[in-house]
Amino acid sequence: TNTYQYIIAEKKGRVGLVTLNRPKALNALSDGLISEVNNAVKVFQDDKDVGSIIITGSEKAFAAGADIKEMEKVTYSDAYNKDLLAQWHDLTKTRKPIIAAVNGYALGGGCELAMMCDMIIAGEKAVFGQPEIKLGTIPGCGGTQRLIRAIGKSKAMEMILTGNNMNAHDAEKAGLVCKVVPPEELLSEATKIAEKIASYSQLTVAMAKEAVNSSYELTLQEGIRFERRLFHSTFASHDQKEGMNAFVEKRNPTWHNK
Ligand code: CO8
Repeated sequence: TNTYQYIIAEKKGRVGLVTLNRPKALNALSDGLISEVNNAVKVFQDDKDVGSIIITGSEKAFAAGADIKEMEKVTYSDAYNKDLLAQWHDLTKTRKPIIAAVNGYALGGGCELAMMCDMIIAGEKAVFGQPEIKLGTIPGCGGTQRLIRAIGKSKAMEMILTGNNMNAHDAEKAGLVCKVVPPEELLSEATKIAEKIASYSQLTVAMAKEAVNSSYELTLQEGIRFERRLFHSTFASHDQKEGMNAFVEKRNPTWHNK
């Protein structure tokens, strides 16, 4: 059951699936759609039976960007006063892993939404781009910051300054996506990865995600120290004892998420 207008949220076993569902506008990201995504992800975050989350769109479009029709008339003072796009970052506070499964267009805010997730799996026909320059604006939701970290300065500059798109295979070569699959296999492949993640100790998975994400914020020395402290803290958990004991006893572990 699902009471949303612009998305579909479903639980598939231990995986929370969010499908952007505004087909007539190619899943353009309106305020309403973003609130619903944040809400659905928060519900999955709070659900102890959900271990990982997938965000996907349609075969034609993951999302064709922020809603241009909604933004067209926004004034500077409107944008500043309501801190336009700030609510988007709520998604990055999620502690469970989020996989973006991208078929079709991931443009502008759509590309930024995909990059806010922890990994991107793409269908062969996926198209990534930051075309804001063509509209007289610039990426406003992390595009200039996350794209350079994903693919390096020269490629990020080319995409952001020309508005040229990148296809799925180039995106994989550049490191933006972890895997490219035939379009019809996208969701099953993403689900396989999500189920695998959800099968491990959720405590340990959250620590691993937190450690990797800290590399965005910290110097190498501080990051390595933070990682080591988290690593030490796994030895205070039931699941580290269980995982290593199961290995030694040649049996499958039973995780208790503590
Ligand atoms: N906003 C609003 N409506 C859109 C958007 C959009 N971004 N993209 C497509 N649509 C609508 C079209 O207006 C059209 O509606 P209608 O039928 O009423 O005319 C419908 O979706 C179908 O689109 P097209 O007819 O254009 O379909 P095509 O297959 O011909 O083309 C494209 C597909 C190439 C994806 C084309 O639609 C396109 O170029 N879209 C705009 C892409 C773009 O510029 N995106 C960047 C937007 S700016 C942005 O994201 C700012 C980032 C700031 C942060 C974001 C956080 C929200």
